[in-house]
Amino acid sequence: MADREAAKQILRTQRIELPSWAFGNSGTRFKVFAQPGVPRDPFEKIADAAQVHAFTGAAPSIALHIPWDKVEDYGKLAAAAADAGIALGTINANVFQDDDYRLGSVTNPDPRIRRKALDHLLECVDVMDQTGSRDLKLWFSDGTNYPGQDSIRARQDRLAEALAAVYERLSGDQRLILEYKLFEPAFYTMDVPDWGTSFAHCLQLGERAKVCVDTGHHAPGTNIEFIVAFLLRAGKLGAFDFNSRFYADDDLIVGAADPFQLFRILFEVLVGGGLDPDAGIAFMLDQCHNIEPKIPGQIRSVMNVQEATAKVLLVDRDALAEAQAAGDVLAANAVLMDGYNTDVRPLLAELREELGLNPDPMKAYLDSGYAARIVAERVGGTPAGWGA
Ligand code: RM4
Ligand code: MN
Repeated sequence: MADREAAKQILRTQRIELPSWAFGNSGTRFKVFAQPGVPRDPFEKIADAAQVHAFTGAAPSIALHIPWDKVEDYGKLAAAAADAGIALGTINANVFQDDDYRLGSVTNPDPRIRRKALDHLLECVDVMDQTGSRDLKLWFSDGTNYPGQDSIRARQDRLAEALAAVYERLSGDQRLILEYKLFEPAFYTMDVPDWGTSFAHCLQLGERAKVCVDTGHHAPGTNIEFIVAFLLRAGKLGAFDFNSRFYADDDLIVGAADPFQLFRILFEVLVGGGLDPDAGIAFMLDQCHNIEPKIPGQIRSVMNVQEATAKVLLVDRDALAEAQAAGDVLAANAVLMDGYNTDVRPLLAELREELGLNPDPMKAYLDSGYAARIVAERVGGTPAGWGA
């Protein structure tokens, strides 16, 4: 029997990082739907993220995206976060929204543009020095659309050169986290299309370079838990960007499209020691709430990760090991499925009560009046948006 109390103990230590951009307006390339009350600056994004933490107790940090969250004084931003009960987390660089980057950023054939992109990445490390952030997360939209457009190999050389320069600039416990994505916006080649490419670059860079697995960035049917198990074993899993998808990079609420996949991923995280806070795995959300309200969308996301985690913690691992050693295929599968099929909502409600939280974070938030308050207060100014 898996131990409920031991499971709760681990759940108490679980930390999920929220993306600042989830609180701004977002949409698809067809339409961005404006919602009333959305933040107008990074300070208001922090206030909203703090609500998610206040009601879940499990989301004590917010990831920033530069320049979307650029401010004059990052010390002031960090202080505002601390006042609100949270901290600034991962710094995300943005080298994908400037006209100069049409043919790529750090892999662009033009050395001037490569230099400009690298300067931005280095500027992000300056920001980390001020915010005290540990991680710099790099996602490159770089790639090509047509065979022959550019040399695939030369672009890898340019990428390696830029990554080495950024890595060199890190200090203390700062880390470089390299994200990959199969396709989009480039349609023929992406310069970092998959975990193998990211892994190879990180290996070459050194100890403090790790891979970010964004769950929406694979081909349909990819076995993501295998990638997770492999990277954890190699000590190269640095972070997750959690979201869910039905088709491509849908950025929907984590655990919404396929809760069983999230369970399978988190089971490999558990087995690989990744739930240990010392393992240094950043559990982040990377989502957009295009049609649903944003703060409740984030609360639901945190709860979904907690529910999947509780289920993996309830898997009877002794019984599983026994069945596996005996080569009992069906028994082993049944033990795993028992964990998945457990209703963990009562356990999580109990845990929240022990932490002095409302057992139902969603209802508590909806009853709090915060949503009406921000709609009334946030009048005028420019609402934050994906890319704004
Ligand atoms: C990318 C990638 C990055 C995120 C941006 C907004 O697709 O997932 O992690 O920062 O989108
Ligand atoms: Mn991502």
